[in-house]
Amino acid sequence: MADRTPWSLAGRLRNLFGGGSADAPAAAPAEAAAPAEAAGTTPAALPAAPPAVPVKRVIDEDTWDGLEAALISADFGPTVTEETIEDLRGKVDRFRTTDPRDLQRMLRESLEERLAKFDPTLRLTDRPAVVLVVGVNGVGKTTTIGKFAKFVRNYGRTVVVGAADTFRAAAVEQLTTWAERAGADIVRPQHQGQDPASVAFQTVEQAKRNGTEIVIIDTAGRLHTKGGLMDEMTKIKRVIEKQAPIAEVLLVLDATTGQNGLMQAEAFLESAGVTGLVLTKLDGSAKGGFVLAVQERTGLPIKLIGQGEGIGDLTGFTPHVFAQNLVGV
Ligand SMILES: Nc1nc2c(ncn2[C@@H]2O[C@H](COP(=O)(O)OP(=O)(O)O)[C@@H](O)[C@H]2O)c(=O)[nH]1
Ligand SMILES: [Mg+2]
Repeated sequence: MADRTPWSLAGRLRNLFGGGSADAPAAAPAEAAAPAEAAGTTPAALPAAPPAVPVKRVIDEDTWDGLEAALISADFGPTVTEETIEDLRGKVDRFRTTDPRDLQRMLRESLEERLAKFDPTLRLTDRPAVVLVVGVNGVGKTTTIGKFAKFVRNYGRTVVVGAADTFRAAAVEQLTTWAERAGADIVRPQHQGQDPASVAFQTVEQAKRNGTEIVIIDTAGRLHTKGGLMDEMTKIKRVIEKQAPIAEVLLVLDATTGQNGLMQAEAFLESAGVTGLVLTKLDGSAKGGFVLAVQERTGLPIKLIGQGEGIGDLTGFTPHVFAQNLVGV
C-alpha cells in the first residue's frame, strides 16, 4: 500500500506545512504515484499539483483554515474535520509549538489513533471459514473476491467461491474467470436465476466434502425493495448456517462515492449482519478521509483495502501506514 496511494491530502498538506523534505521520507508515496498517472494506469482523478507557494513558517489562522479545507476536500466529513481541528488546537496550545511541521505530525498521530480504535483482523480460523460478500451493484464485490481468493491462496489456503449472484450469466462468468486466475474452485448455479441461497448452500457443502479451508460467497447487489433484500440475505445466511457458522460478512463500499455510497449500503448494514468493511477504488480516489468517517459512522472495522483492478491490488488495513500515507509524514 505504501507506494501506491496518490494521496492528494498529503500534497495539500505539504504546501501548507512544508513537509516532504529529507526529514519526512514518508511523503514519498504521493510522489511515487506520479509516474503511474503519467503512464495512464491511474484514472485521472488527481488534481494537478497546486502551484508552489511560499510555505508558512508559523501556525496562524490561515494554517487552520487551510487544514480545514484540506480535510473537507479529502472527504473526512464535517464531524471528523471539526473534532480533529479542535483536538489539534488543544495540542498546539499544550505543547506551545508554532511550527507547522509539528502540527502535521500531530495530525498523523491524531488520525492514526482514531483509525486504530477498530480491530481490522479477519476471523478466518473456522474450518471452513465462510465469508459472505455483500454490497450494492458495481462497488467491486466480484473483483474483491477474486483478489481476496488470491490473497489467501498466497498463504497456502484452499479456497472455493460460490457464484450466488445468479441473475446475470455475465456475473457468473466474471467470477469464474477470477477463480481461475486465483487458483480457487467455484460452485456455479445449475441454471440462470437459481435461488442464490441454494448456491451458497452447495458451496459450503462442497467445501466440507473436500476439506476446503475458505469459502467466499458472491452475492447480487440489487437494491430492490429493502424488505426483499432483507429476506434474501436472511435466507442466504440461514441456509449457510445449517452447514457452518459464518466467519465474516464483508460489506464492500466504493470509496469514490463517499458518504453517498454509505447511505446506499445502509440496508445491508441492517439486514446482513456485517462484520467488517472493504473499501475499494482507493487507487483512483482523492477521498482517503472517507476511511475514517465510515468506520465511525458504522461502528465497523475496515478489514481490506482495494487499490486497483489487478489481482494483487488488495491489502489488509494498517492504521499506521494509512495515516502516514494520508498526511505525508
Ligand atoms: N480502479 C479500481 N476499480 C475497481 C476496484 N475494484 C473494482 N473495480 C472495478 O469496478 C467495476 C465493478 O466491479 P465488480 O467487481 O463487477 O462490482 P460488483 O457489481 O460489486 O460485483 C469493475 O469495472 C472493476 O474492475 C478497485 O479497487 N480499483
Ligand atoms: Mg458482482
